[in-house]
Amino acid sequence: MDTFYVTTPIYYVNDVPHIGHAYTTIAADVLARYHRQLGEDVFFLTGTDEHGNPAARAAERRGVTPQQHVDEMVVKFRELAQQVDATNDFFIRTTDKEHCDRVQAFIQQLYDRGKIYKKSYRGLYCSACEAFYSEKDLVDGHCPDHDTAPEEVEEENYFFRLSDYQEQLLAHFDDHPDFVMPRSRFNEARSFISQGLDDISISRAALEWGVPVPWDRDQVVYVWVDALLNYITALEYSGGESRLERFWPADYHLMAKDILKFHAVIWPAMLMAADMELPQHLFVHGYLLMGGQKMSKTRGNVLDPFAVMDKYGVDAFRFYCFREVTFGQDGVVSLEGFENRYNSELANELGNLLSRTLAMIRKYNGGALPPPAEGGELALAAATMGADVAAAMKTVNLTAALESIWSFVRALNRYVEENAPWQLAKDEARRPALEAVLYNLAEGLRISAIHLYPFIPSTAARIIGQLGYQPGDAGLASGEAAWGSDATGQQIEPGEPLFPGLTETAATAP
Ligand code: ME8
Repeated sequence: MDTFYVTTPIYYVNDVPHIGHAYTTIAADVLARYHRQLGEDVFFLTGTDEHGNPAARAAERRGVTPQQHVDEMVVKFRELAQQVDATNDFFIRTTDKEHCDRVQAFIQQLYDRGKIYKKSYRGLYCSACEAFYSEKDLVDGHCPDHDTAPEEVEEENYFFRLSDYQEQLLAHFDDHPDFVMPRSRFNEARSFISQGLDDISISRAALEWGVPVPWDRDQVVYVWVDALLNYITALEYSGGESRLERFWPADYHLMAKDILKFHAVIWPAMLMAADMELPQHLFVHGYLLMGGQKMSKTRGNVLDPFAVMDKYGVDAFRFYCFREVTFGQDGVVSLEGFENRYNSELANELGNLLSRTLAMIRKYNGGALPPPAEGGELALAAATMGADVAAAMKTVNLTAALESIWSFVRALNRYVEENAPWQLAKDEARRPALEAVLYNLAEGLRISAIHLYPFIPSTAARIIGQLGYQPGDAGLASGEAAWGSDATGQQIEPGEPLFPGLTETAATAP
């Protein structure tokens, strides 16, 4: 059986989750659900990055211990995963003892192999990024991401021989042109490597909140080394037996560009140093912007995803994320844009289409699904959609996949108007044509729902259920999405409108 392993970044717990965290988690969930539909053996990992300066400082500000702070904050991140309907198979915390033990074993192994050495170091450190900067990277003396002045730090640290891996990394990039996607991010990472790599400090002396360096307890492991290792430690301890062999290398690490360098340079070099395989792809999506500014915890202009989902439902939010902003690019999100799409697309083009179809089946066919019909152009369009969705999902083009599905939903809306079942119903001689149109609409909706399932899972299940099918009929592996389900005579089960409240009309026949 094919396996599929997808990860999100593990999120910092210095503040509450925001829409950017929800976005990456939903994207990973869309992929996980899609690959399960294909019948693959899927592992979907998310979690929290709990060590390091920002968490320790946040705890200090609140007057609690770091452990108390992270224990409280992690609740919100677990809730976020649940509320966006994420089907993650495990939630890793870097404070898990099992993780910490494995981080120590990993770096001990690199130390024993001579990949780590001690030296005294002086540099400019941005504690919000947890990264050192050289003068040339700063903008007016400030961190380019946080706009704060870095501190000058001088300590004896352990260094990882990153510079040894420059050639090997470049070769890997050249041999794997889709190692980093999209292409612009690949070029960015490759060019960074080709400019030359310095060894990096992988421990901190002044910090207590972290994993102790096993051979020198006065130091803790650099938080990024600790964090990146989550992608393999989780596989080792999340189940009864290690899943490392089954799922490593990961298929996709998802992230935004803020953490590309760590994933495209340091992480692969660490794996090379340990003689491990590299992840197959890093997919770098864009930033969700509000009012043209990147949202981040440190800037304070966050949109609360919990409030949006409470009001409009989680599926509407999931849909909006990938419909509004091309996955892989930056894009602006707003409440106004959200409401527009909710009204015009979800409530009207999808919700209304279902309620009209069901109302007509009830009115003209006693609530029973008519016998299978040929489908004609509609069936062809459904097959094209299926092929387009598969091609788009292969390259993680979630927006293109959704667009193909939506073109088909629009074709169904046109089909109702062009075939006007209410006219056909006036003439008993045209009864076969009426039944074919009703079947085709129901079948088109069923197939749309199967393809929509990864994006809006509960809505898709409701569509399938209201059409009278068993919930769970949403696979792709055994031809469920092919035209012509043989469900003759089953009773439809109309329910509540899919997306109520704004403009969806009552479920009555036109
Ligand atoms: O960087 N738009 O954690 P973090 C889209 N702990 N996505 C966004 C976003 C936005 N405006 N803001 C954040 C860390 N994200 C480290 C990761 S991994 C081994 C360690 C998402 O809490 C996006 O995925 O700052 C980004 O890469 C991530 O949150 C950063 O989360």
